[in-house]
Amino acid sequence: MGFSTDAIHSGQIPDPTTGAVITPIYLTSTYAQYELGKSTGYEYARTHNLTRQALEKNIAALEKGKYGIAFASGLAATHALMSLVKGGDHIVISNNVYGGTYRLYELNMKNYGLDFSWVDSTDLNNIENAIQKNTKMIFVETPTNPMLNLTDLAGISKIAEKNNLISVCDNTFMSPYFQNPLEWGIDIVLHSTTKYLGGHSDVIGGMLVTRNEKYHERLRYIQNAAGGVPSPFDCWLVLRSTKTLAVRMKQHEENARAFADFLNKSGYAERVIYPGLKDHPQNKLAKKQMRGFGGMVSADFGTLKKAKKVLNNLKVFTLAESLGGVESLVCHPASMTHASVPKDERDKMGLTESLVRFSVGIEDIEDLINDVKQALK
Ligand code: P1T
Repeated sequence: MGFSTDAIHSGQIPDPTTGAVITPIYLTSTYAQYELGKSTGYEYARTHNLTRQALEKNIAALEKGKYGIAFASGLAATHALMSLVKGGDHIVISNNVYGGTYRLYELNMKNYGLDFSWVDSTDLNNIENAIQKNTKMIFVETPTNPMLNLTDLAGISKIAEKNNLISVCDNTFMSPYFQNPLEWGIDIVLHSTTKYLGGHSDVIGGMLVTRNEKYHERLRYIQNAAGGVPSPFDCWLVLRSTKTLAVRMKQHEENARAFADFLNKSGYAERVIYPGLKDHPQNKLAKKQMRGFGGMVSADFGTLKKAKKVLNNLKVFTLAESLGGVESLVCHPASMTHASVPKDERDKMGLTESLVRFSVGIEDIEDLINDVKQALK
């Protein structure tokens, strides 16, 4: 089936009791058992919930995977990944990831004996060179938040296979509409469903998708054992949103292309970063492994003063953390999403104080462009 057909139908069967076309929100914490030792197969809602199962199947289908494992947030999913490794193990990871991922792993999981090498994964040699005897996982985010750096996914899966490592890709920025890491041989895909999958800035959620039985079994176990599950209502909101993912992503991209083009030609910014721009250093790789360039644009305005002028005077764009909703958002990564990353690390990757990140929404593009023009007047 095509993407939109899967998005609208996968995992969603009419309710067996009433025939309700839309998957109900199963608000129950527990299930009646027929007799001692004999249940319907549903016993307790941390373990089983039909609304959650529908969402897991739906996103697994969109990611061309076999299993979806839902979590209460993207970071809960990121945390659950660490159940695949143990103290003494080493993980090679993109140096530019969401700031919260850095905070969780480098500032917290290190206390449990895990070791992380943060490398520029745009160059596969850096990944290979960082592999040690105790390396167990390669974790990449592509394109990265907020620098929009790309990592060659086919190259990563080859290295992982050769060295017997688990490969993980955070696919939040592209959504399954524009990129399917499993198709490039990656073992596990991570999503913050808070973003494009949720799409309306009204829910927090996370998802892991895999085809691998062993990883699925372990992650399913930890989903129940640690209990970081999303509520049935939150699952229902995301399930409702994936139905329109394709139409939203097309519009996000159309607007982002026009927005990046405008910014680039306007001369307002010193550097405009968008994988769809010909001068993006990895434009060729973007065309190879993605089916589009997404809705995120970053721009360096040269000075904090000018960046502030943009951030404080936009009227259609809202100054806020997060991304991927229908409404346009703008943020200052250095002091907001990536404040946990030390300044020298930020500087190394070009995440300067004058960098502004735009999550281009699906409003009328003229209004978004005019918004920047009036902000800088
Ligand atoms: O916020 P949460 O649902 O826990 O997801 C964490 C996360 C994981 N991966 C990526 C690539 C992300 O961008 C995020 C969350 N990011 C933001 C809140 C942000 O404004 O960038």
